[in-house]
Amino acid sequence: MSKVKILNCPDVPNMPWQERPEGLKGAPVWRYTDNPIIERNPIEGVARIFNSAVMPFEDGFIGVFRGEQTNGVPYVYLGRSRDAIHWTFEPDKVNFVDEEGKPFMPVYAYDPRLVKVEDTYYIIWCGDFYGAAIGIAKTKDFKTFTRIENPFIPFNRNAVLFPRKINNKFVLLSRPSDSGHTPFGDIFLSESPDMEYWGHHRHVMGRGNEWWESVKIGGGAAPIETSEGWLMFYHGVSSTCNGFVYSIGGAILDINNPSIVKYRCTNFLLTPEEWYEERGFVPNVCFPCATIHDPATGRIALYYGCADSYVGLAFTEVDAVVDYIKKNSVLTASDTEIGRR
Ligand code: BMA
Repeated sequence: MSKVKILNCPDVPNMPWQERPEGLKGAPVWRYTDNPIIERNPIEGVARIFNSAVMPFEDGFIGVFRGEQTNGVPYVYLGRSRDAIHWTFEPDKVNFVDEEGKPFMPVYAYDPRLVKVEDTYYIIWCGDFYGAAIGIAKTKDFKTFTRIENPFIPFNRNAVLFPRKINNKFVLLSRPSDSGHTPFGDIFLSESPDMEYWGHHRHVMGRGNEWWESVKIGGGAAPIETSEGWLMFYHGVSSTCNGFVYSIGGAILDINNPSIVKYRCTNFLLTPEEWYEERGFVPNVCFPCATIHDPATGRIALYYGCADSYVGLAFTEVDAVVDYIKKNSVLTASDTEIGRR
């Protein structure tokens, strides 16, 4: 039994797991020894799968995957798995429709997240709406995927939905940006009564004082509700003479008012170190997009994109990671304020 409780989600006794290796140094996050879990050319016409989100479904697991087609255009593909490690993909990209059931395909779609709120699954991605913008679709059966028409104006990316309503409102994190390889970026939050109309935007946290997250940050996995607050794995970016480096950071947000950061780890939790993180289409990228977590044991499996080429899996335990974030927390005024000006 963990000391920190994971709240309001079902147990997942069949989640993937490997014990913490002896002698682990630094943050209590360790990689799956058989990474990467998805190799190149996984589907006919798709060169690489990375930056993808998975969750428990029926007696196995389901996921939405960023598939980089052989023409270079990213799209969302559906995959299923018995063990959340070996995946079988549908050969065709996800077929989005509008509220009337008519085809409504985005120009492209990348970095999908998958979050269940009440009885509906939401797929959230970055697409093109006269510029990089957030796309959202809903499904109950993973057969019909109904797009919510352009919920946000451009430019915005890295949208992540909280897994339950807070104060009776849907809550979404996002990272306003520009149209290119954005050289700035803070995490903001928006509320909605119905998933269509969004407002009450607040600032959550800014790029950090530490070098590893000094250029921009962005939401990663859907926050996990715990007895200490919302546990959030996000990405932080630094700039080198050879391009951006993406690392994984950890923070804990206030449970009732998640625009307030309670703890923010000054150290990264994971940074590119293995060949599949350092070498690929875009080197030096660890890009978290989802967790599978088990309240009964406190185990957390973290899914992250590697070098824009692969999907990696890492593990942690809620007690250990919360403890590490708290012990190494450094907060600024813009973290702790309510984010309203
Ligand atoms: C970001 C996004 C991610 C990608 C990262 C590194 O801007 O486009 O999809 O993993 O760059 O290339």
